[in-house]
Amino acid sequence: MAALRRDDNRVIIHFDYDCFYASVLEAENPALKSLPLAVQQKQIIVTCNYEARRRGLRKLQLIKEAKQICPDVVIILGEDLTKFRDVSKSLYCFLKSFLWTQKAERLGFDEVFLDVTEMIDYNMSLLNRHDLAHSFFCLDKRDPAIGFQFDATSYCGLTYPETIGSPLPRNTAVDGQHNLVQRLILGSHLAHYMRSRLDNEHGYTATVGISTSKLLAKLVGNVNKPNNQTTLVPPYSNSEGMSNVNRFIDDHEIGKIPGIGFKSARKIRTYILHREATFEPYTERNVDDQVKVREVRLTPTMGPPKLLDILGGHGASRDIGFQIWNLLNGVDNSEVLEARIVPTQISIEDSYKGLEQFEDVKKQLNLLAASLIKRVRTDLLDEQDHDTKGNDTPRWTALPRTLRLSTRRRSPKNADGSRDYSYANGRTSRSGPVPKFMFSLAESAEAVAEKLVDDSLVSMFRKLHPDKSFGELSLINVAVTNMVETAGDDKQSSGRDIGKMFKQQGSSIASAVVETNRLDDQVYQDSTSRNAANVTVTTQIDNTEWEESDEEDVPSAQLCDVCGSHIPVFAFGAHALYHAVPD
Ligand code: DCP
Ligand code: MG
Repeated sequence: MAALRRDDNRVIIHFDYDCFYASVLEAENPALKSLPLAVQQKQIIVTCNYEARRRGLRKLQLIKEAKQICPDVVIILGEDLTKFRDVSKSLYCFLKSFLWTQKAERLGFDEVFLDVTEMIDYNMSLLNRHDLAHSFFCLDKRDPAIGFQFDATSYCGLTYPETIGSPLPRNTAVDGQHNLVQRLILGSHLAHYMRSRLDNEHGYTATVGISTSKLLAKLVGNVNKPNNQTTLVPPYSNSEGMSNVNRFIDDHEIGKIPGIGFKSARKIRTYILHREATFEPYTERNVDDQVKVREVRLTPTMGPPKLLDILGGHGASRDIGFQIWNLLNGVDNSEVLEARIVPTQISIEDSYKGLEQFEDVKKQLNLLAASLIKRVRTDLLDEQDHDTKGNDTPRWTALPRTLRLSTRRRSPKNADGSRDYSYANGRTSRSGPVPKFMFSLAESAEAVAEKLVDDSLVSMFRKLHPDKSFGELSLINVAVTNMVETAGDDKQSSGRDIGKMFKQQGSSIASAVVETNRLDDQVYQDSTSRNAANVTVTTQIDNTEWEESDEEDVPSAQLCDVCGSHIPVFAFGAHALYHAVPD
């Protein structure tokens, strides 16, 4: 069955900064560069520099294990995400500044997609086809002198597959294929130029992929890590022999395809293997249980209806069969989302071994609310105003309208004392309007937090848990959502007048709503869904196709009953195995 037509008219560049948190720490203290460096959150190494990787360490390893493998590893605590977030923001603004459009999308802290189609189109029109080797890439349409010289006869950096000889055969008519090659050549030189400037001016290296979609650009970048770039070269369609797109995607384990979530991958593996797979994608144990895209794609009867059979059901999108089939065929026409300066929601959470007393809950609510207010101030106050005019008149770039409190109960104990880690039914949340005093800058974050707890959060909590004994809580999340931009000319914008904005919000959110089991719909979590830190800033994006939407109900981190560590859910299987293996 045919997949959707791929739109190969775009050129997309994907940046993934190398060992990001470690690089931020190295930039602060360059002496760390030559040492094996690991960044710790709870009991886990969330990332490590390449010197540490050379010595056998890897991301998401337990601290205990890392110390055994590399006793002289330098470990730095990275639970406060502020500096990582700040660097991420400034690198993103730097990369975006090259673009002629706003099509720059951040994914997490350390990935950025850039749609550079317009710049490529323009520079294609400037090419002198008789002297391609001496071309000039124009970076500013208004000033033809701004740009760089390059050789347009060959790719810059590495390619998949490796190109031997000239990619542009002489005397070939300028057909679609040739055109795509030429456009990607331009894309590869632009990517190289941006990487060099990122390194020279900010000191950060990145791994970069160049292709015609987000999916292909992201995946092909991974081929040569770190500090490198890879272009996926044509042919992209099967009419000219085996397409490099199929050849490339086919070789991936299905769990490695962005957009195929953990649960979907597991269901597909089970279907193909005719048994439950024990393959653990992170550790890549049980290689026998790997299922490659090729195997799925070439299974007779495979196609959107079959995938809908395998993956459909409660909570799944009706289009899931088509969506996954397209991804397996390397088709991803999703747009690079336009730059968003403010997040659509900010949430802070922490997980616990089991909170049972109201007084303990209240204490935690105070801590979480204070972090939330600090975060809201950092993210939503206009930095420039703040800097130039001092602290007197900082202005809000956006104001959230909804306050949300969510809790999760611990799963009940099984007869053998174990707990069910896929348990997701203990989640409830309640939303209400954000009180105006939350934006008061006259008081400390702690003072505002106390008021917020007393005025709003305690009563929200009581409504969520009317019974005096509410069980054992394993997670509390406090969030502000429903952002309205106050600066700029966005449709949502309602000027900078807070009073006016609060009148506009009307009665629609005045009464609180109870939502059960519907946490963070279609939300991409900047960090915590992938880690065990206690602070999360989440940014809502509308591109569900790209999301691993089948994982939304899964808690972000689980408490291990054996060692008390918070383990990301997807790593839990590996973690349990770790305890199972004798010391
Ligand atoms: N991160 C995290 N928890 C995870 C995964 C990552 O907190 N489960 C953080 C630490 C990383 C950053 O996000 O520095 C980016 O994640 P990457 O997976 O891209 O890892 P790195 O950038 O560190 O390494 P690489 O060089 O492999 O891209
Ligand atoms: Mg990275």
